[in-house]
Amino acid sequence: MKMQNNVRDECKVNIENGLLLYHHPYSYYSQKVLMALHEKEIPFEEYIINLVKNEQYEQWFLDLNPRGEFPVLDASGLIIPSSSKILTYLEDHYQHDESINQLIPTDHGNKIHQKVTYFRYQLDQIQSGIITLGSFFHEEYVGRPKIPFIKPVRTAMKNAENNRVEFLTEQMEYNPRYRHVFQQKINNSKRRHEIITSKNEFLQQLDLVDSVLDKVEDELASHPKTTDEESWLCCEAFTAADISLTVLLERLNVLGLENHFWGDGKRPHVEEFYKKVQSRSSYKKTMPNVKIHLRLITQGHKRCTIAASVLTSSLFVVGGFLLVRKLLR
Ligand SMILES: N[C@@H](CCC(=O)N[C@@H](CS)C(=O)NCC(=O)O)C(=O)O
Repeated sequence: MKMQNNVRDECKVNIENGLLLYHHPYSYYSQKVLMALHEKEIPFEEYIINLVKNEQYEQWFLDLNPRGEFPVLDASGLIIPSSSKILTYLEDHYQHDESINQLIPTDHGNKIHQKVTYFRYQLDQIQSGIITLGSFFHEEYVGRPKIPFIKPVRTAMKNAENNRVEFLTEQMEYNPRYRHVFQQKINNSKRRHEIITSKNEFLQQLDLVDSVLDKVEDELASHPKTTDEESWLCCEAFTAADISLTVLLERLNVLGLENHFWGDGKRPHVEEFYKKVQSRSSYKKTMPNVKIHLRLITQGHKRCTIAASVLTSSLFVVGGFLLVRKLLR
């Protein structure tokens, strides 16, 4: 296994602003941080975790974040794991810089602040991993999934999910120092697998999304229609709650669940929000486009053992063909 003590030391590039983000463009939690950085227009350097090589379980990455999860922000040597902690850091660290947008506004009064906190809490309780993997096991609820979740990728990810406990047990043997981390992951995976594979439990998760989107719809519908000002979920400014909402809607859309949640005029304000946010520069810079898909499918291909790595390598074969066809159109 490759030992890499410090990616920062090995980076040939200048790390702008002292920020280095370890992430993956398909990762739900990474997308939240990427969107926040782009909204704030803070320059940063990125290191894309190679999921094909399961880099998140390599010793150097576990030393960085023993949970073996990304995103992780290295802010001039200060290591911050977890999307919500990174967002808090960015908000606090740049709060006195007037050229940088605040995502949790304090200048609109306490009411807006409370609203942002409330909607972030509501939206962030949705477990994207369960919705994502569950949708592969219960295809009757899914319409037309989009890249990267095309059929062969879904099948491969489903198989990887079925073998996840075995895979994690193997990883635990490679990394005895992080035995407790892998043991925890194995326990969580067993419970998650029960939820994902049980139709009833999966439906309860969809119900949770329904109830959160109802609250969002009611809030958006309550905004005055005649205002010239741009308006987002909590106020005129685009906030951290809008980021949580955008990342959720994007995931539901690429999974092919958009009709289930906002098709047939079911939630017109949610639908309008999703259309509107797609023209934002931060959305365009965050969400993987054809160029990013191509970059990912040319990443190295060695051990294809877990869901995410299967996803990327399947894209190499099938997605590559589809993307080239799309490019040639
Ligand atoms: N609470 C964390 C969750 C991060 C997380 O679960 N990331 C996923 C990718 S979206 C991951 O690292 N999965 C690898 C694993 O759990 O083994 C956050 O908000 O950043």
